[in-house]
Amino acid sequence: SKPPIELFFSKPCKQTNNNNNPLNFPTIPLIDLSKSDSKHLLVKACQEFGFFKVINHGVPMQFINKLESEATKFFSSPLSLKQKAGPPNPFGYGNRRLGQNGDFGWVEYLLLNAKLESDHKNPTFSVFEENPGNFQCIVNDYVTAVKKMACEILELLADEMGLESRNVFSKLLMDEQSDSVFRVNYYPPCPELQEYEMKGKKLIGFGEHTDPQIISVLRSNNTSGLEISLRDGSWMSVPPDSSSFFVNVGDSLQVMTNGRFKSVKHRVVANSSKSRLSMIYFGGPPLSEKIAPLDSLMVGEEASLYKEFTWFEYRKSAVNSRLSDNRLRLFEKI
Ligand code: AKG
Repeated sequence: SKPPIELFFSKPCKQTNNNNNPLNFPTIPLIDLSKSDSKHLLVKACQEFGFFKVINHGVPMQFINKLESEATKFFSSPLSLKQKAGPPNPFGYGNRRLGQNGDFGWVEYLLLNAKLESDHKNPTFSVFEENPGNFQCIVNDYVTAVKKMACEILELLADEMGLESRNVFSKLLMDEQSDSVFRVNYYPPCPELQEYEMKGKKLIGFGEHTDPQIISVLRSNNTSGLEISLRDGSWMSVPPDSSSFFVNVGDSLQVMTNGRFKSVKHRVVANSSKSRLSMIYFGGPPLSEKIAPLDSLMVGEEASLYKEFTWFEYRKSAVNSRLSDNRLRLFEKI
């Protein structure tokens, strides 16, 4: 049975209107990866927002466009076909239900393993009936290029912070055992939303949360919907830009930097007339990796803000929580 639409509305919340008064409102940090001063701006963006936009990223537009067109084809196919690629436990097609703990969103999605192995028996790929291998190649090309960019960003960050080695963060994504995932989200337009919008309500496409991994790299079509939470608790809408990437700091990077970088709370609101398609690479460490503040970063007597845990433990705890729970709280030292 279909969950009722009321389930998807957000509670009333404070909104930052960045169109009214551009001088007073923060703008999303812009990182030009082709410029030599980007390292400094990157660190600043991770400290202040945990979020930034990347241009001159080096990911070929043709990889992005091919994946977008295949994904659009998939999501416009009949539900019965899409369901053959589900349920998303752990990988596959999902519809409205997010996780196992009662979270819902106005969204359909494909959750894929970001490990680039050939896996033709995977039911997720076999629904691409004409040519399942082709979809997998398109995903592989895209993920390989985006992962490379993510690693470059992590290396610039480590460099600028003067850490023990440039690859302290990026080696976790490069590890063969890296627990990284790739997700394509499709937010169908919701025409009924118009009458609710007039009453100031918002329909939630993807509920507020922080990402548990190290780093997330997002690309969407030109439909708005993504919002980030600012320090004052208000929500700021992120102007979409289909030729750029948006990057956010995950909880694990917050821990490894002992809280210097902030994992940003974000969400997606649905649109009444336009569909939104987004694809996100979540770069995570190997399951056995101990996630703790890096020694080379601690100053003087600085103490760790977190209890020790492995990525396996953190992931398990995140899987068993609600989206909006502050998942790091369990691991904070009091
Ligand atoms: C997620 O999949 O974790 C998201 O935050 C969704 C973001 C988006 O679809 O733009």
